[in-house]
Amino acid sequence: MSSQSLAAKLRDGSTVVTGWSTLAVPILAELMARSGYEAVTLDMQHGHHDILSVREGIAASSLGGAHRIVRIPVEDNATASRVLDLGAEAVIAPMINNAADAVAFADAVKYPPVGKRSWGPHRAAMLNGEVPADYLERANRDLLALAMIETPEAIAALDEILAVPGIDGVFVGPSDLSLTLSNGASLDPNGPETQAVAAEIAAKANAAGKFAGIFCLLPEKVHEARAMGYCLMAYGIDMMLVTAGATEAVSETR
Ligand code: 3PY
Ligand code: MG
Repeated sequence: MSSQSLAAKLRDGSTVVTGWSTLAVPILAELMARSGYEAVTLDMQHGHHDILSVREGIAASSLGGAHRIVRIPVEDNATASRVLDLGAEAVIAPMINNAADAVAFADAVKYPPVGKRSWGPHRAAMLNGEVPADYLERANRDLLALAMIETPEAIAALDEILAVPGIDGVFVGPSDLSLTLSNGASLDPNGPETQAVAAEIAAKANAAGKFAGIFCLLPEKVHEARAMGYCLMAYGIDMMLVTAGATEAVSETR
């Protein structure tokens, strides 16, 4: 590896803000990296990304100097292993609701003896300038499995999810959390109730010695999340960033 891994940075106590790539356009991921994002997350759950755009997006983010994170679709653990083989440094799995979900996800991210990931990280090793043996030596330590906590069921099972050895941390989805906590009555990711639950999740994760990450919809939420003990904050969706920039450029010409 040319520089410190994402995992090592987080373990050293750094906080990292990741841009959120939804458009299956690798150069946009590279532009986010070149604009200063320390990490770029390629979203295969709600974003447009497929495995080919993730393959190119990982390389483009790396070229731009950013850490590479991928959010996989729901219950798609085979894709967790594939995106790691393509060079992802962390995988975010949505809707992890219990310990069994967490074990199945961790199994796809970690090699034996921790998990059951199958061998074949040739592109990942190439991207890092490593030989496969070096990749294997650090893989279980450096490649992160982050379980999304977004339902009351997941909150009830949080201690068991955090106790799964191959789970490195949690990642809070405040939109789904507000939707499920209100049983479909409201979408209130920035509201005080959602944020209070987010604070409790971070406290539990930190107490368990695991990382806490969260999706933020406002810049001030990034600062608040840091104060709550979060170390990985997603803020800035490519589609919104392009729209905001274009809207401003057009308005300046009127
Ligand atoms: C949520 O807020 O539910 C998310 O999954 C963020 O992308
Ligand atoms: Mg969600």
